[in-house]
Amino acid sequence: MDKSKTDLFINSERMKDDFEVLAEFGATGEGGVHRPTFSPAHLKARDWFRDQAHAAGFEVKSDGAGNQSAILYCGPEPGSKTLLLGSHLDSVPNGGRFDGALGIVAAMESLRIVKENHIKLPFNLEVIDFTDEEGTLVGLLGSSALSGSLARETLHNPRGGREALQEGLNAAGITEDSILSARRDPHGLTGYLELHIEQGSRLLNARASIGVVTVVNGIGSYRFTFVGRADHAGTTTLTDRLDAAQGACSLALSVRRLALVGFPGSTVNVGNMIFSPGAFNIVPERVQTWVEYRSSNSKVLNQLEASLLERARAEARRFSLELEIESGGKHEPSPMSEAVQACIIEAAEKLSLKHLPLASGAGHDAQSLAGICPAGMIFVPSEGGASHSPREFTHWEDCQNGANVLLRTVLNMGDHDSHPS
Ligand code: HGY
Ligand code: MN
Ligand code: MN
Repeated sequence: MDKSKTDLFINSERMKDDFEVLAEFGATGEGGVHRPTFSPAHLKARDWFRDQAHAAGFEVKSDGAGNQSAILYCGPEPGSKTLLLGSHLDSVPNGGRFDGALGIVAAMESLRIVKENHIKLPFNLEVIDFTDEEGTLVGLLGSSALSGSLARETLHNPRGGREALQEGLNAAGITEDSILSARRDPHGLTGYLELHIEQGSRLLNARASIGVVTVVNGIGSYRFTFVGRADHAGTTTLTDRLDAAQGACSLALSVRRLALVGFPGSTVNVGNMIFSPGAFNIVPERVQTWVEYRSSNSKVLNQLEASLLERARAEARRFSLELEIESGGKHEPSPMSEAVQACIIEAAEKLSLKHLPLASGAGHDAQSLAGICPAGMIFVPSEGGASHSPREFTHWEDCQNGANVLLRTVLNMGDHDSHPS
């Protein structure tokens, strides 16, 4: 890489200003953000993204899935391939201000530096804000639409429910058909890069500044609805009941044991339960519960899925309940590109930053992109490993390191693209 590029660093103050303004959209007052997909706060953050892109002189686009892009034509011609630098502006309910947002402001800042220094690359650069990464509506909605891996039936049985999906689409002015039309021709992409907080504590424990992601864990989920019979809570004896809560709650306890004992290293999570009729003096007739399962190994993910289904059926039988099963979708584990990992490592070493290879326990848009182009992820440490909570925090120096590694990785990919080894 010629001298001029090895001196390039992001403008940390400018990126920090962006980050702090962005953190105001949906700020919860405890340092977190509440910015579920297409909520008023999220729509404001999306407007902010477009304003920033216009102000920086980038072309602004959005696709049928609501993915928003800021494009810098720094390649040999407008039709050159594109390197995507992405993440997401939506958050989990009452989440943290770094998850997704850091990747967006670092990507925007990297494009500004390339533009201001008149750097020419063998490809164009595009910052992309993916729709609904977190799954308020579907999960990885925008990135799976862009990669062509989103099935229409996933929209018919979305994790967040049909009503929420319809409301969200109306708010954003998109439709099911426009979402499914958002597929991008993979031949136009040279790769995908994402800077993200680790959301765990392995970097902290290893005193490493940079995580080089090797694989993004596979994720699957099911909605189980246990169906019993509503009865009077005071006059129905405990042995006469068809109590849907017994099935759902015993499943929540048993899946933890099942994963711990049978599938070490995997995770399962029961994130919510909805009781109906939901009154304290009625035996619950229906209890709906979402179970999510994850593993970095495809075989384990599939075996865990089968065991969870069998366990749910066993709990329903145990309490003489009916059981409705609906899949919430599944994403296989996604290995990250070795070549992109090498460019990340080269960038970290040139910046004398200790780096560590690690699997991502969290899902990311990168797992959608990995199916259609070389994808890579850069992690920075999360204080206390906290995330999906207002406790989420990353020191600014770590954010700055991550953004500089992102910028240098882009330049390294440019070099390797021009002089493939
Ligand atoms: O749930 C996840 O792993 C990601 O934060 N969406
Ligand atoms: Mn995220
Ligand atoms: Mn997240």
